[in-house]
Amino acid sequence: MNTSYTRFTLGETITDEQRYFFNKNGFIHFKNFIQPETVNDIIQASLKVQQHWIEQEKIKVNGIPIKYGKDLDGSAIVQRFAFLNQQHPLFAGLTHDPRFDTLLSLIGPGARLGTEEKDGMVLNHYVNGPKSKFTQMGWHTDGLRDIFQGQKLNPMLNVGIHLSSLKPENGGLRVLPGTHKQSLYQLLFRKKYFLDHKADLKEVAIVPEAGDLTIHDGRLWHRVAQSAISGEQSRRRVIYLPIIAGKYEPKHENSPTAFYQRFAKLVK
Ligand SMILES: O=C(O)CCC(=O)C(=O)O
Ligand SMILES: [Fe+2]
Repeated sequence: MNTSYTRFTLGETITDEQRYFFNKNGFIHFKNFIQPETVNDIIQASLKVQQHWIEQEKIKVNGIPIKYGKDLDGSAIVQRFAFLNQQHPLFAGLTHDPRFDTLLSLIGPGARLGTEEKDGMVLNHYVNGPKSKFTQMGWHTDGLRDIFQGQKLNPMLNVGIHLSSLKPENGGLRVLPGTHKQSLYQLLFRKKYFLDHKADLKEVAIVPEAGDLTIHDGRLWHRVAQSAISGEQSRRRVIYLPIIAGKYEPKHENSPTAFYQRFAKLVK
């Protein structure tokens, strides 16, 4: 497993070296973006939202289906939250961290945080146990959604805030460096979207500590590998927030559910 790549520290600006690495590889990893105490507060806030949604039997937020599953003890949990920034002041506050402005420069003019667009701030919660269904995610790019929706592929970056410290055997994000610079054909057909779970010889394993931040290009091929270990040690939480350029397309309570989201559960 290839886990050797440069980790950076985010400062006031993106350095030339960081920009070069990102443009070449389509991803970048910054250490210690948030403190361990903040990570803990974030997890606690997600549990509050989870409890509220379970009580309300909430199915969708702004048209985006909420993914429910079972924890190790069999209790109901939310495994994919969307638009979290609209659900709790802590998450709204997180989006106002001025350091995101520094990251916007990676994409170019017109860039903004997608707090009201796409799926807003997402939190994925994976756990590998006897009753779990959400333990991995097959190869995909995040940008394909735009094409499904009949739009041209707009520039998009996905910012990850990692809330769990991982070892390589815990699974997690795997990326294919450089695949953000590919033809439309490769974007569509390099692998079978979401069905292919096989490790690729050229994949790089992102191995974060809780509090680290990563960014990947919307055109980059990536997957989430299943943890080889089950139980508590397999628990993995990660937040994603898109950086978007192009047309502003906010979602609201009555936004329709996209066609591809209706069959999403068949392929994951
Ligand atoms: O959980 C991750 O790290 C990646 C998830 C992902 O690729 C996605 O939700 O599109
Ligand atoms: Fe993704």
